[in-house]
Amino acid sequence: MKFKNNIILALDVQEKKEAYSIIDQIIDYLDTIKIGYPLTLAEGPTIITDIKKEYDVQIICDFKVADIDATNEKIVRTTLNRGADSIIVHGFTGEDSVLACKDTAEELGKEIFLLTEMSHPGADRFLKPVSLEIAKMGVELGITNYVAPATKLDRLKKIREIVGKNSTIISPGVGVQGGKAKDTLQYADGAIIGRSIYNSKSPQDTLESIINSLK
Ligand code: OMP
Repeated sequence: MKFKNNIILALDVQEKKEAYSIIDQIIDYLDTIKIGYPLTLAEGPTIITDIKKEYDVQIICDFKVADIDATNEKIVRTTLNRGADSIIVHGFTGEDSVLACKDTAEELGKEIFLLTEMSHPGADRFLKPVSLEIAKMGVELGITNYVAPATKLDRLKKIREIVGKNSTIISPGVGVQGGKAKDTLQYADGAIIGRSIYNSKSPQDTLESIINSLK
């Protein structure tokens, strides 16, 4: 997966009308939208199908799948059949859980992103001690797409070293959480940005200035 301007919009608004209004303002600049629980639970899962039908975009569903293999398989299949192109999956659950997601996505001709370390401070306690192992497991399982934090560049760099230059890394935490797009894109292929864009007075102007800052 490649991302126009190397930016992915995290569309965590909670109304369809607002979601469409934001997309209308940024659609000339981006081709990938991440939809998570906030919008899906507010509007129902048909929002995934609706956005996919209405706009020419790649959809990453951020459901941070983290269950046993049999349940993961159902979550991934249902999400991808709704029209998502890929889905974010937690790695701490281990091989069988992650493989169930990978195999299901591959069967449908779609992709998973494996979440390694997270961007928020609280992740340092439980996830940080195992996140590099999660990335290594991903490589062993043949996974080529990863999520790693823009707020912890040293960790992002390490995860890039583990997954190799041919893997794809998308990186949340740019903007409100403190990460900088240009720094992040030294190591990541796509910067995930939510609130700084959708909460700004002009999502289009904000996005334009982020894109200009990359030059
Ligand atoms: P903003 O902080 O508003 O830019 O949004 C960041 C987006 O990335 C939100 O949708 C988060 O749920 C998501 N995210 C993180 O912020 N940190 C992570 O470690 C992982 C994710 C994610 O999986 O996308």
